[in-house]
Amino acid sequence: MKNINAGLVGYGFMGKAHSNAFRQVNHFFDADAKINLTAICGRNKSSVQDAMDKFGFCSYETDYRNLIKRDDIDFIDVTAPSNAHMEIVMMATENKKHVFCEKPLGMNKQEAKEMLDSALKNKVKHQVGFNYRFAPAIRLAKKMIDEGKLGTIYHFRGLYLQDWIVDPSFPLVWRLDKKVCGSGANGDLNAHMIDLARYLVGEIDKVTGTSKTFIKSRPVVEHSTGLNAKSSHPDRFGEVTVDDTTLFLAHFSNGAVGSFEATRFATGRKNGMSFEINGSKGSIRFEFERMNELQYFCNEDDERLRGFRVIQVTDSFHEYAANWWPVGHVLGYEHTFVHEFFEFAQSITNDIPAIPDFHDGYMCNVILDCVDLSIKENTWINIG
Ligand code: SOE
Repeated sequence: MKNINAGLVGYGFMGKAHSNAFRQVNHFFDADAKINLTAICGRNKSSVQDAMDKFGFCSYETDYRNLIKRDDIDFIDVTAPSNAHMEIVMMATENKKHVFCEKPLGMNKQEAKEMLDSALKNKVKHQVGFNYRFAPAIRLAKKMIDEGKLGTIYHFRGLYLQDWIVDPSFPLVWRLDKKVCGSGANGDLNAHMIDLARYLVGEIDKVTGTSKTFIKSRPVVEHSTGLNAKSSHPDRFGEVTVDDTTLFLAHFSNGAVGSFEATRFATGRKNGMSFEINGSKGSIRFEFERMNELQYFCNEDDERLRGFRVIQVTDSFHEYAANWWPVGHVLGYEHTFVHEFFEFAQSITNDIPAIPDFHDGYMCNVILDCVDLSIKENTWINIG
């Protein structure tokens, strides 16, 4: 069997999720190549050595440039903060390495376009970490829409509700610093909803949005870490330079309309990603925290019996489900990453396009930037 050697940059939340996925692909899928955990990279030597041991990598690097130059690395997986994506992706593609990059691809559409152009020019496989496309229930939603089960699509209504920074004492982590992350709830959470809307409904023509930063300064933190950070200097404050929430409206090219809401201030909502799609023949509704289910209303049912039914998407005929457990033995967040890396490995091994690719990542950055521009200019912006 062919081997594919992974070089992972970053060992935080996404590094943990991706490393787990690398180890599970060949255990549960008949992939045409074996993913090897060849090297993990991080700037802090002792931390990256710990991650190497914990995640099961064979080696480590403390400089991504050395990782990219290694002949024993086939693809680079970028889970570093958003402001590091460009430099890593550009060097990796120029060195003919296949690249998987976490979302959002770029800090803006210009960066995303440069990364897309470099990947195409260097003829490497390129995929973006829109992992929610790989939930079995969302694959079923896509099939139902493509088969015409919903008829003409009228509405896409997407929410991504979290509450991890509603406490004013939560410190100024990197996701709240525009220089590092590019944007707040919009680029972090609406990015997922934009990708799902494009995947399920189609391209977006124009947008108009609004945003708010509820808490404008927070205690600083030495080593900006993940969602459970604690301040190391509660008496020193820094400015929050990103949106705490961004909402926007959209018109799709196929005539549908959309509403999107991303926030980190929906008190009580932890990872409340959901969407509802309404069409002439019916509707579907997905809630990530009930990710094994798809709610479906069929307008052609016997009118006495019509109502939203709950489809449990865990049977052997549901995409990806058969690779895991017997029907009813449900899946979780981590399985979406196993699915996306199975597909990425197959793309590399069999020289077939990776999806969602850097064009999807670029289109997401374009729409994010247009939402930001619409807020700045208080008007509708055509995606163009
Ligand atoms: C934080 O908002 C975060 O980790 C996102 O960055 C991920 O993309 C999402 O899947 C879970 O929440």
